[in-house]
Amino acid sequence: MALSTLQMQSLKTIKTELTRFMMTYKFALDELNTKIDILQQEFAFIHDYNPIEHVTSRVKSPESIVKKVGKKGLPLTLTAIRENIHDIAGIRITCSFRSDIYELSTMLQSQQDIRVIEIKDYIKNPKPNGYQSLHLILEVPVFMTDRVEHVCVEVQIRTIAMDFWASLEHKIYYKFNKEIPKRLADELKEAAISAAHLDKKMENIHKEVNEIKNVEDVNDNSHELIINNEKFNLPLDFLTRAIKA
Ligand code: 0O2
Repeated sequence: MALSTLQMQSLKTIKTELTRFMMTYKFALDELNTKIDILQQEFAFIHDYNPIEHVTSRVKSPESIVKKVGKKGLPLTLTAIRENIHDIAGIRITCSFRSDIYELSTMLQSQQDIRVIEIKDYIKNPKPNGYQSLHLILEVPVFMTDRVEHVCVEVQIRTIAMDFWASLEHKIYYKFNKEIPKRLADELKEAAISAAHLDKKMENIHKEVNEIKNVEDVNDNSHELIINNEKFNLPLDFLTRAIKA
């Protein structure tokens, strides 16, 4: 079917509008990823270990957005999508330990330009199938050429064990066309409980080792500063003044 010039023009307008709409979500991800990177570096310095194993982010595809619009019975307009679909921009942070999840979440929530829209704590209240993760819907300001957009980003924070479980469950869920057989569902639930148990055990071991390490570090490195992987010696004057104070 050949399109008229008018139809071609309105198609072009829609495409431009949609591209600008999707770009705001990409920029929101860029902004939040930078914030997470800074928090990660400072956290690693303060606690002397890296709390974040990895971070992934994605913008939902237009096809998935349209599917969700249909599922939620929303009108297919950008305003309705913006107001009702909060996971167009998504970040998944995999942490080493459960306590890191809450520490990171508090640090993100306390940033002045971030507005917390919703928190779903599936760690304290796991889903009936065993799913665990902390979900935050955060709104960040995105400074465009002619306006400021307040954009929602869904941040999922979980441990490696929770992430491992979620990816397996996700695969099984789609393999069985969203109808997991009862025996497998029961096994998955059991696996989720074991994963939570493992998380607790690993965190306890980590805490114990850290306490020993803290004592050793005071003895070994009190005369050194490490910034951006570069070692600096602390001037003797500073050290003696600090000890006297
Ligand atoms: P995808 O492909 O990961 O984006 P809402 O988004 O608010 O309309 P809901 O279900 O209330 O819908 O949101 P919720 O509970 O915060 O879950 C949203 C996302 O969390 C899902 O996105 C999944 O990524 C993840 N999730 C939630 N429950 C489960 C679960 O039982 N198993 C697994 N593996 N992941 C889960 P999407 O849109 O479903 O898919």
